[in-house]
Amino acid sequence: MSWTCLLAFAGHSALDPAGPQAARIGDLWWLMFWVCSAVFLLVMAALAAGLVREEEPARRRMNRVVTGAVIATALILFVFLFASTGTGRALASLSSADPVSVEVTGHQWWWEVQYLDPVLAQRVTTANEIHIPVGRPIRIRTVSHDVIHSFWVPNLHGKHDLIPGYDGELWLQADRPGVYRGQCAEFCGHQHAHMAFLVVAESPARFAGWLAAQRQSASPPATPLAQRGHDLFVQLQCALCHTVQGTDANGRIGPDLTHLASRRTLAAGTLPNTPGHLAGWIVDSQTLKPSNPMPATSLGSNDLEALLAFLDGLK
Ligand code: HEC
Ligand SMILES: [Cu+2]
Repeated sequence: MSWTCLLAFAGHSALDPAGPQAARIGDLWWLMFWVCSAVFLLVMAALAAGLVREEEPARRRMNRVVTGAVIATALILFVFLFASTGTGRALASLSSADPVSVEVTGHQWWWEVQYLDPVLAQRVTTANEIHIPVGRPIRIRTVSHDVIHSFWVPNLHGKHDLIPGYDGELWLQADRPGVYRGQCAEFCGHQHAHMAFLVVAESPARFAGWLAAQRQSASPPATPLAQRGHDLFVQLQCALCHTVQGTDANGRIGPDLTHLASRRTLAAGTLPNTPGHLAGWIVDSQTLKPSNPMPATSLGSNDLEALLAFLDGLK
């Protein structure tokens, strides 16, 4: 249920490249596919010919055929070697002087996303959803503090490992708008499969609007109910693990919730972000995503309603 609902938001396919990096990788894939298909057909044809023929071929002729096949195999392997080295070099050279700089930290089992800015107050922290402007290179700094994860958005780039203690970097670019699904591609523990994310590629103007909105602190609770939800959020220890800019909540263990309501999914693509799923998550996240770090909270229905009103206001 969980991943099918995320697929409703976004597809993912390495054979449907949406940017220059993925296009390069796609070209290499198709080269290997067509060459290997041709080799397969030739081998099958040779096998069929051998089965049909009655008499044994002359030894001289057999030697020639085997030698020819060995040489062809070596040549093909060299073609693949050069093609894949060329692809790797081309990918490494796709950089730019004016990128959007994003830092992505892999956690067990969600993605922290921070938009870097020389002005500290302009930085934006969010989770599991990376917005990017179409047509502009994005530099992604990759960080992990727990185990090895792998950042993979098949429509935009190949897999990139996040290795603890060794910050990495990759560049990507989307040439057409769309919502592209990403997934952790390195087994990282129990909930590895529930460690997905979305890349939302949009026009530069829409991206700028999104970034400006994310820079704002949370708007103050609009109703008494939401205000009570805010107070509960701080009393119930949610604030120890979560940040909501503009309130006293500044925990760093879980995702930043300042603009939670603007995101499409909950818990790294595990659930769609609807009030019902959000309620289920708060009351018992351990059933939905077993052994994730967030404890279950027992709440009366009034308190739950107040919390939901508060979280719903975090646009
Ligand atoms: C011990 C730390 C901790 C506490 C306490 C905690 N959380 Fe969490 N929370 C997390 C972590 C870690 C995640 C990420 C889980 C994942 O995706 O695997 C999370 C995820 C969430 C999410 C989903 C965010 C997203 O963008 O996907 C919401 C909403 C949330 N918590 C709300 C709450 C509320 C409300 C409370 C208080 C009732 C609370 N949390 C208490 C650690 C905590
Ligand atoms: Cu992972």
